[in-house]
Amino acid sequence: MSISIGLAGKPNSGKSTFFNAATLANVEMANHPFTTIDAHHGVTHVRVNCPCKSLGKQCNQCQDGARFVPVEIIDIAGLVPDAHKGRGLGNAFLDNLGQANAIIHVIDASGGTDIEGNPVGIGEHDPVDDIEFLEHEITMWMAGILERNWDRLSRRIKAENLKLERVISDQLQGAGVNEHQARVVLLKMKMPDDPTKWTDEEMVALSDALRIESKPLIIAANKMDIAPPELVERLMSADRVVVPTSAAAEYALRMAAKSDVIEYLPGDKEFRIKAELSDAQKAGLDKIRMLLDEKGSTNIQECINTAVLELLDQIVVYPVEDENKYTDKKDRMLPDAFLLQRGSTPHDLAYMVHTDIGDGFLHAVNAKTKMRMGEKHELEDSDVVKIISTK
Ligand SMILES: Nc1nc2c(ncn2[C@@H]2O[C@H](COP(=O)(O)OP(=O)(O)OP(=O)(O)O)[C@@H](O)[C@H]2O)c(=O)[nH]1
Ligand SMILES: [Mg+2]
Repeated sequence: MSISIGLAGKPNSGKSTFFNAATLANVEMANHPFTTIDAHHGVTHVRVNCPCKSLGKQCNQCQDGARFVPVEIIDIAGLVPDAHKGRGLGNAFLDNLGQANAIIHVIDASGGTDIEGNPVGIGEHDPVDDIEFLEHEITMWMAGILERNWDRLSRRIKAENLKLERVISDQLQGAGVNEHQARVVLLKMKMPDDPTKWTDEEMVALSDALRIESKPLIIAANKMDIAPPELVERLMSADRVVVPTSAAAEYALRMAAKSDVIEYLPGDKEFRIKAELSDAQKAGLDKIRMLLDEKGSTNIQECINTAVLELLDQIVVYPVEDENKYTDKKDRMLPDAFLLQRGSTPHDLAYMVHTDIGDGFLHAVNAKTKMRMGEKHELEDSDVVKIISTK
């Protein structure tokens, strides 16, 4: 599992509820700040259409054509203003963000949580203020790391002619910035030639660009079930990718599905009741049904899919041993699904399957069309691929 998404935001915005809904792990949730004091790592899934249907078959890996591909999700403790200076639970939790390839910024769109994460009346806080606060905290945290020893480092860059992007990515390794991202940002930013003369403002601007490049971000406008529509609309009109969500409704649905009360798959637009219900259960599910009728879905799955497939530009590819039956050696149809960066080649896929298979790569076959794929061929989403390797 190579993709990791981090849930970040103010205390009390619903990160743990989102995490629990997405993973159905049992993490404590409560209506007060700092319920989560450790980063929790869990497994969630991207939902895609399994290729078996279009191949006219039924595999054992999907549920009625819905295929769930695992990704890591991290529930990060709530961040308050000046967290980068150690306020609230401080810096340690920012460090958890370093492992995330993308961030889901969970915002309480109901306006029922103040900037410190304390519950207030619905609509008393403007959730639009939360957008920049979180981004600013992450930028300032990165700037703090970058500035550490910068005097000495920048003099070495000059004296020893070190590669700037190498020094920056080494310095920001814990924040998850790689050399390629640093190079892209330096090309865009046109920083002054002499790094020993960069001002604080220039370092912050550089850090902001590094944050944007290395940590694409989507906003979950959460608690849409109780949020005043105008607040959700204000968030939606921000210059960001925004998905309105109800983590609480998704959690209730997944719990009910887990205990066999309803039939529901994450991302479904409806559910079917399949057991006798108590009045309380019925009332709860009726409310959720109304929400789904109005909004289409809880959008938790939508948010995860957008983060992975759009922000991180991933495609799903299915390696097989037998290009006619679409099976592995044990006769399992479409046994594996791999997430790969769009633009990846069959050779990249071979390396993901196994280093030896990558080393021995000869060519590949598109199992759907039986066409040969060369080393530089660009894979497409939902491709089924037979790799021919000497190993
Ligand atoms: N109505 C509604 N309430 C929600 C939703 N998501 C979370 N909540 C409630 O918001 C409160 C805070 O939820 P948590 O998931 O603990 O929030 P958190 O962001 O993890 O908080 P910290 O761990 O303190 O940072 C709880 O009372 C949840 O039940 C939602 O979609 N709708
Ligand atoms: Mg929490």
